[in-house]
Amino acid sequence: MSPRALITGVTGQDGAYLAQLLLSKGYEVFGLCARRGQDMLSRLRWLGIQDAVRYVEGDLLDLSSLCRALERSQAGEVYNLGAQSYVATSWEQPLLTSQVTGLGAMHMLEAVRLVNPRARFYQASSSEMFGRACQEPQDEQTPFYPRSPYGVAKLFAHWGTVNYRESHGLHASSGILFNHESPLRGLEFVTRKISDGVARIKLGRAPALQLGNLEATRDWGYAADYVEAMWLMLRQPQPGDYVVATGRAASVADFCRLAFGHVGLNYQDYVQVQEHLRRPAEVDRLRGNAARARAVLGWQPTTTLEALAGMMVEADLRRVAQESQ
Ligand code: NDP
Ligand code: GDR
Repeated sequence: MSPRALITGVTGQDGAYLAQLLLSKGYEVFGLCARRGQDMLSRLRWLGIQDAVRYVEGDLLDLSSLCRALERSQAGEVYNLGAQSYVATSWEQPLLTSQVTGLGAMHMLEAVRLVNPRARFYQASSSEMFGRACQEPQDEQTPFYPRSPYGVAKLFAHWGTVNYRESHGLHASSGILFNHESPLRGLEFVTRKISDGVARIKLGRAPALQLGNLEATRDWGYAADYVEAMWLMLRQPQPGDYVVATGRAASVADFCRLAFGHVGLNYQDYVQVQEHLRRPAEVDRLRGNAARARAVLGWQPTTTLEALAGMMVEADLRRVAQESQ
């Protein structure tokens, strides 16, 4: 019988790439999904796998739906990727973010414990938990200091995962992933906002691009590389926590330079800094040390930031060109 996996957040960037990876490995993939409108499945459609995934109705806020999803799918692996994942929105909707991103993970853990405690569990933890980090690069031992309601909610979910592992013996692992991007990244996130903006400016559809803090610095990788690390974590005999990162830091301005440079433009001629796009509390700088993932999982990134920026700009040039004028 083929292995079976249940993915929450299957309609998101990582959910789509993870579904593609698992299908390529012969899994039956079940995706938790609130609705099944055409727009919801756009990323899965982009990868050509929308009909290969089996959809189970449910929501992270509804424990009973999670229990039913586990019963129906008979999944031996559960990847909890569902979240309100946009950091800026977490100040506007702190309670919803706490519920979906924080409590939602506890609901999923509890559902696993009740329905199939032998299932292996992956929690999508985040470098945002490091926030105002006291050391660089950050690894599994670095103390947490979240700076947003999103970071606080992810920390709750992270410790919930550790606690269910330690108190109930679940095979529950937490991947502390640094930012990862792709042509399937949501338009609200800065790299995709930039690649989309570059395409619009290059094709004469927009005069300029408005951004917030250009000095913010992140460790950006490619999403398709990162979902492989999730799968590898659930292959291990023992569950654990792993930082997944490239080890290279670059600022928002650096990413602008690469993306605009890809089409022969100078970002300084087009980027306008808007104060209202700054955050109430910023994470200034993150850079990860994925030595443990490399040593134990045999994982390493394969895509440079230059290649990533180029890939995203090329995809947006095609998308914007296809839009009616
Ligand atoms: P996306 O925002 O692209 O996807 C989030 C997914 O969560 C969507 O499928 C969304 O469904 C789903 N979702 C939202 N609310 C609920 C809910 N109440 N019940 C069930 N599902 C829900 O995120 P990414 O794919 O980028 O990230 C995947 C996970 O990894 C997230 O948990 C994110 O916080 C975390 N993460 C991401 C990183 C990154 O750089 N991408 C880095 C570190 C962690 P819908 O389409 O219906 O809104
Ligand atoms: P982040 O990603 O908050 O790190 O969370 P995002 O791309 O939103 O911001 C990165 C940095 O860029 C600065 N910035 C802007 N950001 C956005 N979105 N829009 C702008 O116009 C803009 N201008 C400057 C931000 O201030 C910030 O410093 C992502 C999400 O995927 C989380 O779910 C995940 O957990 C973390 O990455 C790791």
